Amino acid sequence: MLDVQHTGQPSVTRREDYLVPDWMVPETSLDFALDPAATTVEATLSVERNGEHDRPLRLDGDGLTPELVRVDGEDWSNWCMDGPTLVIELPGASHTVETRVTICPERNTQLMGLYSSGGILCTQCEAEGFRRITFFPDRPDVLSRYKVRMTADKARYPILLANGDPVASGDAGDGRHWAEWGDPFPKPSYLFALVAGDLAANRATFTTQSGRDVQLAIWVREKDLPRTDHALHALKTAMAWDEATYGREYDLDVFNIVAVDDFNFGAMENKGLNIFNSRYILADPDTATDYDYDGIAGVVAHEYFHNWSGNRITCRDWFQLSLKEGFTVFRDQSFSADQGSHAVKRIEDVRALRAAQFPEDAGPLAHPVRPDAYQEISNFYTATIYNKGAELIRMMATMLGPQRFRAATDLYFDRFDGTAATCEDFVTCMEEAGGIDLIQFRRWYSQAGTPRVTATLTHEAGGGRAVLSLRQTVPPTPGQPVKEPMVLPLRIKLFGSDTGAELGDEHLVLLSGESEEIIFEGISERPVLSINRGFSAPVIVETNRTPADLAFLSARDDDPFARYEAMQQLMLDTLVASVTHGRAEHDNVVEAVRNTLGDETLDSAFIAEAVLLPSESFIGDQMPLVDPEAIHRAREALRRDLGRSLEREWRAAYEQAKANRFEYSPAAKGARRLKTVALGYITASGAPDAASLAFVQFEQADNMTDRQGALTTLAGGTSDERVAALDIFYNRYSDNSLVLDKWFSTQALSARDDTPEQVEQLARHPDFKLSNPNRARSLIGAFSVNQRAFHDASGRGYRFVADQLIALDKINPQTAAKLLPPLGRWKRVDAKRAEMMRAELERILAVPGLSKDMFEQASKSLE
Ligand code: 0A1
Ligand code: ZN
Repeated sequence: MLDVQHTGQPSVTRREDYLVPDWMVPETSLDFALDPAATTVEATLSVERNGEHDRPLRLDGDGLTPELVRVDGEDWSNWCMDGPTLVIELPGASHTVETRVTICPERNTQLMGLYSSGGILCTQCEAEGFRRITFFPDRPDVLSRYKVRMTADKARYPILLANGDPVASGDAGDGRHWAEWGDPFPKPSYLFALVAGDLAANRATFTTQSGRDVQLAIWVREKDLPRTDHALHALKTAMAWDEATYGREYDLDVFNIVAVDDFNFGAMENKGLNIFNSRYILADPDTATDYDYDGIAGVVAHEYFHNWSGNRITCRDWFQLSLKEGFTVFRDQSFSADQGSHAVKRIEDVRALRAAQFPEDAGPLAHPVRPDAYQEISNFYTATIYNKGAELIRMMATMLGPQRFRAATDLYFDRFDGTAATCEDFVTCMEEAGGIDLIQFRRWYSQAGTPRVTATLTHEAGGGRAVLSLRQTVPPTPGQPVKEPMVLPLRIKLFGSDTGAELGDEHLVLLSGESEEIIFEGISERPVLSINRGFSAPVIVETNRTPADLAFLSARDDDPFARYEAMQQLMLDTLVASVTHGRAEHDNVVEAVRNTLGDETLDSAFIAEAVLLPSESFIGDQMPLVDPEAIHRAREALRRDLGRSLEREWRAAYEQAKANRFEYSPAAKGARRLKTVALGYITASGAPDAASLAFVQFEQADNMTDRQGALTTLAGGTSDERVAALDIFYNRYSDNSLVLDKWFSTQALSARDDTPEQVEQLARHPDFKLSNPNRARSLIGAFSVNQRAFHDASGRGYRFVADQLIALDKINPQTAAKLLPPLGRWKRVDAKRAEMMRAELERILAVPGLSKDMFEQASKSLE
């Protein structure tokens, strides 16, 4: 229910209102009598008054009723409820407070607090789920040492896990058993976890750099055990990497991971007991794509890295969320890059940033990396906090260089270990150990919006001088109409357009004013500008480079990211011209792609990324108003031309890549990626054998990457093979919900004219259920990023999404609210579509009993 105050608006929490806690809780002991229908939770808190004040102890609760309140062992009557909060008057400076509540895990469909997933009892407490389990000061700066005892039916819940190390276990009689766990590290309540279930473990031992043995276990249902090796291997690799790269060693004797099917996010870093969405654990070649394998390694590493960046050092308040998330994403990105190709990983990360974060920063939900206010904190687990936050860390790492960056992270870990810190604390460490001034750089934390840089290079042939004029603007965003200039670290290099030679070394330019000129002397031949190499700053760059310059860079730049970027820009310029004028010259793109395909110095994975056209959404982001039909037509026309003009090359690339048997290695992954990209172009060419080629790949595949690649190609077309492949796929995997998610999303992402209709039908399919977040996302989430289908001129796409979100909000508000942003981007489309989108937002807002989560997202989207 909406928590409405007297103003009729939900309450807003502001960063500037932060106050230290009134009471600390050094020790917490919890006793759970577990039962899916009625679990009783007895909590014993040692509490200490923090500072000189006479305020009562306020314990957060959410849907809890106190069945007992005791202080220092005596029944206590001096308490009351203030809404959901338990307020206890206490006379002294320290007391022991006991409470008891009963909760119902099996009816918890929000998946926050203690809930049941496929018969496994598990918890999710970040950000404010612990208050759904017991009364507690549920804020990240109250660190407590936890002891947990749980009792449960032995047959249904043979495995009992909690944070920290196991202490004792035994039989409780009546078919029940008990276990006790203790976590020696003080932690905030959001890191609490317990699990009870019928689980089997894939185990290993990791010996840390100081020689301690850690028992690792990945817990899943028995039947899923064969699909856990990749995750376990990733965990060991991540543990060794964090020692080698950051000097961080694991600190408990056990590290447990549990996979569950119903989970709101990807995974959760609970101390010593990570809980995962099963899609980020389970993999074998038959059911998981290379993309899934990479995602698993990345998320396993991410959660593990949180043990230091998040758990040992946590956040003072939720406005500091990027302190742990931005840094940890940066760490997992670096880890993944080290496991394969740095260039391809950077391309993938930038593509993800542009797909999710740039639109967020340009829309009604834009917010700074360190926000100033929120209604519902769950809505702030965003691409801005995570991915833009990671870019901020990356920029500081670029400015400091590897040695000083390592010194700065050492200082941070050393100084703030065991505390709840702020983004400011992190930046101060960067400044101190890096020996640089980051005063102006801090604006990256406070100003929202993607900066735009205009770079104009002019050459005075006679004088041998080149002048680079740089200009930056930061767009207005909600609540921030006027912006100050940022510090933009831009890696820059010049190449000679005639000789192809490097004209000097790479420069790191720190653009800090609104405009700046950089003079290059001794430049005798016409220079071509390579700028923002490696995507050194998360900005939009506009240059005066010609198509020939871009083609040149796409073939000659020594920075692989810059090569990719030049090709993307060439494609984008062509597509935007085509959308604007109805048609455009494709020759430059065709020749550049031909060149890349024929370059034997390049690996397949890079080629596959470089020859891929920008997505319809990203093309739309370059235009003042999005015309989804025109964008689709322009992109399809270019795809067809590329397919036809280079058909021989695509077939050759296809045949070459086809020769590989399955192996999960960077080279084999690259070959598979290029194979499916080539298949897409052969299909786009209109070749009569394309569907049968795809169907053969579908049927003969010895791995899911090839199979799903072929299915995606077929699903976008109208061949007979399409229906056959979808049926075969469904029947083959009908008992595997993670693969069925792919069956739903492949159809929701399809470019067919009837996709809106198909998706409405799929929502009535017996396997579609809103209660499972992965399934809801596989249909609604996938459909709403399918630009053309979602923006169908009839408005049925908008209506469908709104209907689904209204239904989902009653089950799981957090997941519903996360799926709302596409409906809020009405300013980006024509008036007629905008009106229909707004009407759906209004309809959502008018729903009685709408969640606070949805209210915040929908109301902000209408402004
Ligand atoms: N801290 C986790 C993300 C996460 C946040 C909230 C959740 O609640 C449902 C779950 C997970 C991470 O960064 O992986
Ligand atoms: Zn995280």
